[in-house]
Amino acid sequence: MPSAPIPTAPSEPGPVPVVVDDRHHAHDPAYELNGGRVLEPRREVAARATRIREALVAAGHPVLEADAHDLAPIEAVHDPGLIAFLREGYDAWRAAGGGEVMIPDTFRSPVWARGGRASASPLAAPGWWVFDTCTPLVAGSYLAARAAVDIAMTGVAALRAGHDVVYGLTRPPGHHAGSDYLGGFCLFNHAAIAARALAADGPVAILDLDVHHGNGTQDVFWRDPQVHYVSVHADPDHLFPFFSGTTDEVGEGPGRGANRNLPLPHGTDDEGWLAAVDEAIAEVDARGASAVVVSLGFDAAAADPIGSLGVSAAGFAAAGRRLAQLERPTLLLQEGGYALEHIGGLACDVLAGWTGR
Ligand code: Q9C
Ligand code: ZN
Repeated sequence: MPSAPIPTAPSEPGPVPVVVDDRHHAHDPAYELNGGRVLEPRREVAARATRIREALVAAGHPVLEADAHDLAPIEAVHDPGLIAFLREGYDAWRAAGGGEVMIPDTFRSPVWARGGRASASPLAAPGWWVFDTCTPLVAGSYLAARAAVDIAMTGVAALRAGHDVVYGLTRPPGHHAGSDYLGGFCLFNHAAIAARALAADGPVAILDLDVHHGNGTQDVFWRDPQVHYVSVHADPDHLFPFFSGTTDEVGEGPGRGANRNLPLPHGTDDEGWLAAVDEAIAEVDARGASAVVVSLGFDAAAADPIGSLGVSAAGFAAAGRRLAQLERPTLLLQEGGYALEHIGGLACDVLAGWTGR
């Protein structure tokens, strides 16, 4: 038997700071409406962040509490009306007789003349700002949304302070939220907010590995050449968000060519997924980003209850290794991932791949 190869001088890779904020617990709606049914409990639960945090801590990664930030970075991405709706909409809905969980029953629609009128009724507000019935809002949702942005902006500060990689344990997720809408479990789009902040220092790339297309992030930067959006996701012909995520969506005006979608067929496994990740990374490299934000979902995993791809733990470790090879300051931000028994391990696998352990 050949002897095991002698490892080349390992440069003892450092642990990765994990930015956390417990205020995410304030967003915990009892149920959602999904596929015409009441889904209780929801998939997007507080235990997701708990599981990932416990696993990362057990693997030796240090925890960093998020610093409070003001509204400015949020206002740089989101419409003031959306921010006001998240801050005040729930109380107004309740005062007007709305139920304990705020879910729209009447949606604004582009088929109405001029897209429909804005109604003064607080009972209409969620149908104006929210695009699905899977994103219920409760009294604490605004607090949790602010906390997730604080995590992302603390991560931005850590990169500026010289860290090469930071893990922001953001919950709820963000990439389905656009400037003036939210949905898909997402409230504020923290990846977009972090990217816009980092874009003040140079060109930025957002690499979206969540199994769902990040329609919100794509829309935010649709006309923006400074932020390059590249997404690897399941084909929207069989997965949410259904109405975006195809290869012909390339951006418009000055942003034309700075948006790239890599949709994958149902059931794609490690080989096909990693080939797409490699292509995405090569494009990010070629466009010359000075910092990278990764929308890191674990719902491409084979074990995920709502995803449709078949990526393994080894696949996620390989993705971590490839991300490190980009050699750009990198902010990993949590998006989806709903297999509670697996997501902690997958987070560790990505960081193990990155640090070469
Ligand atoms: N019947 C993220 O992973 N529900 N969001 C789809 C289809 C919404 C996923 C319902 C899934 C949102 C961040
Ligand atoms: Zn997802």
